[in-house]
Amino acid sequence: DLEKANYKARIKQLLVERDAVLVAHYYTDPEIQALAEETGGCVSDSLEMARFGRDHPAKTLIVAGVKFMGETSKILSPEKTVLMPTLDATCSLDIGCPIDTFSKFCDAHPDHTVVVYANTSAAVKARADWVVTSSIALEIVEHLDSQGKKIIWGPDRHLGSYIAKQTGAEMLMWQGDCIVHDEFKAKALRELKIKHPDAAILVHPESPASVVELADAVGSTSQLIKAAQTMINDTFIVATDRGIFYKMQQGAPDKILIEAPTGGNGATCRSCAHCPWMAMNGLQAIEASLTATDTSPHEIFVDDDLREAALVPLDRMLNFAQ
Ligand code: CIZ
Ligand code: SF4
Repeated sequence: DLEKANYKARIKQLLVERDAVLVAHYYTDPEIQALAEETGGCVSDSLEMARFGRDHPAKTLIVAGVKFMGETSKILSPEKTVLMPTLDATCSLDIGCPIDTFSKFCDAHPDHTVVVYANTSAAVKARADWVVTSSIALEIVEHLDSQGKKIIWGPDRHLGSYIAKQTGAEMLMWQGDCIVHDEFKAKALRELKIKHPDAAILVHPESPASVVELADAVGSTSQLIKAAQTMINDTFIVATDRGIFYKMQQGAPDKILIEAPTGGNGATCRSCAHCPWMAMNGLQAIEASLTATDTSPHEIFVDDDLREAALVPLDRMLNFAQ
């Protein structure tokens, strides 16, 4: 429609004028991901978004995702201006892990190594020994466990339990969850699988253990996209935010992708396979971030002390990943 076409044209022009690049998460709406691709930006997971932003020559990064992603980008690129379509786009894992209580929890177990998921505030990262994303969490915990380390894990309890089960590591768990993944339902998934017996089930480990147990492949967003490309099945039932279908279908154009069930038994869900905060990154909000004279509703700032402290565990992960 014309209004959308106008917004897109205007955003393209503004990106050039402002020496800015659009970086979008896999869970944003398809038109936003397409716009990022068309304009030379990138679509990826939170870690790759921050890496891409750091390595790109543009002066300004427009981060279409949620707040912790803007913060991670700013931590890796302090000299750049980092703008978000809206700073109201947050994450239930970040909200559910406030620095004060998390810090007390860590203080109460000083002999534990603190490992936090990327979906946390800069302050929580600064309190941690390691930051991990779901694509590398298993390897890092395995490494720490092999050194005999006891671990505090935060904030996603499902991802933490999955990792503890896989590695046998001793982990004290913070009780956070993702409102999108926590809603996938095992019973309804089993019923759906009966209707599609040849389908492979792909599950993000932020989902409940009962759903992870039914998976043919468990992994981060990038790993699930790759699984749809490489597994021989022609149908996939996918338990993660439906925003991922854009890139998953691009990588596997002939495959059939089906959303894993969230409700079941007439129950309603909190988010129904699409993150409400990711959905805030619309065309209008992106345009606003590029035109605002007062950038305070958009611009990410991370205090220098906090930034330096958060960079330590982030760099540990980046170096481990190499
Ligand atoms: O669930 C999320 O928000 C994910 C998968 C973030 C990420 O690391 O890309
Ligand atoms: Fe947070 Fe879940 Fe939304 Fe990702 S999908 S940003 S983990 S609430």
